[in-house]
Amino acid sequence: MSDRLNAAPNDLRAFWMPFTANRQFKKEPRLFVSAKDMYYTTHDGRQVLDGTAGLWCVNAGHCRPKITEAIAQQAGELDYAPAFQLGHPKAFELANRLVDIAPDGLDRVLYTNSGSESVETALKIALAYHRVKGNGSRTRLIGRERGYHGVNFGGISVGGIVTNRKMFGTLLTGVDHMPHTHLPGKNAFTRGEPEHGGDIASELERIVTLHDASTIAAVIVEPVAGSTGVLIPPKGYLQKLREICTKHGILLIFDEVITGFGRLGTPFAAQYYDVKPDIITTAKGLTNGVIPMGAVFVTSEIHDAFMQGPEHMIEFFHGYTYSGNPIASAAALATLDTYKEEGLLTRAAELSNYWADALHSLKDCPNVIDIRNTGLIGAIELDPIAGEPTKRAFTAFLKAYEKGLLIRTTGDIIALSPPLIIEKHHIDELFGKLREILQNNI
Ligand code: PXG
Repeated sequence: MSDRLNAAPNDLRAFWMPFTANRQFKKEPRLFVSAKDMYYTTHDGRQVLDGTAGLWCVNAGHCRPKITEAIAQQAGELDYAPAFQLGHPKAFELANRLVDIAPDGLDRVLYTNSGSESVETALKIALAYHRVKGNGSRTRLIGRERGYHGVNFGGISVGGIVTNRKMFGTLLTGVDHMPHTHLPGKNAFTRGEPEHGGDIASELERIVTLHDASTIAAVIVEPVAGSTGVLIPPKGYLQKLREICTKHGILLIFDEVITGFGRLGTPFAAQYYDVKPDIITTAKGLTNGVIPMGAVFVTSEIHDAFMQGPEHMIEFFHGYTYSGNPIASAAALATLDTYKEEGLLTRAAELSNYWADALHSLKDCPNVIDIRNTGLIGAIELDPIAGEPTKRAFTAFLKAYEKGLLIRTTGDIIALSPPLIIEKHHIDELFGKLREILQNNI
């Protein structure tokens, strides 16, 4: 009899879990069985306050009726339509609605199924754009140390998180990295944008000089770096990147997979920082995390450059079976309705001071070496235990889960990014629980 037939119904062996300490998890499983608004319910019947919007995606809170109903309705009406050479109305309606909230000029949309695919799509557009414009020598891609751009080969090549890169060979060639902007000695415990580090953007000028602008296609950065532990851009930094890219004809890509859809109190971080990139990548909050979907925004100038040659010819040889999938499109439309009706794309602006006060009140807890925030994002950096990096933060994560609070950790940094429907009493509950955990000298 095969192993599979022998397996007990609740056997946890077969599923090799993503980005998870599998052996630890399977000894002490943590399962969510339902969710509503700000809370999850665990398999052992406990309520857990969602301090992370799932994985930075459930911006409108959990199981919102409008979204779940739209999905059910769409599944019964049109389940799938081929994505190539055919269409369905909702994908077009959604693109128009997305363009309405995007920064001016980013008025064309391609669909993907995840943030990682949005990044691959953006990098490919950048390379192909220069080629169709007759600048085929522009093939280099510039990322940044500590950047996270998903897990596919393009994304890990331009990304700068060592653990995500080192196992996977030589990656894409022709990639270079700018230095990250984290200056803990100078900027510790800053509220909002740090004072120091804006000039680090001039490192891009050095890289351009080294390779020559005529070889560089694009620069990709997260406006606020998330997965690496929340690095807020120093004052003037993003503006300076924009200036250098414009000067040298290099496309600037903002990876807004976590900052898109209201996280900072504007629809996109590009609007918050008043810096307009040429391409924006999104996913996550696009469908409130309910159905996999991503979107890449490009300027009409980029789009129009491809519209040449015989009209019966495909202009861009790229796309996915599920690009603009009907059910995902319906979920995204209902998500945008919910954001609009409840003012969620600007709500973080109203709450960010209360959020920052509560977050920074943990400064006196043991082992806290930095606290950072912007919009409804917060990070608490802990002093690593000597010789056991990541253990202190992981212990905090386990203790928080026991106490009914969901947090994320990366390295020894706790990252917080609650649903944008959070109320002040939830903020009090979140930081009250976190204080109890941190005070216990984990
Ligand atoms: N770009 C950025 C900036 C991201 O944050 C991706 C791309 C990839 O998206 P997909 O949908 O392919 O996972 C991300 C994903 C965390 C965390 O806790 C962050 C992400 C995913 C999971 C956990 O920081 N970001």
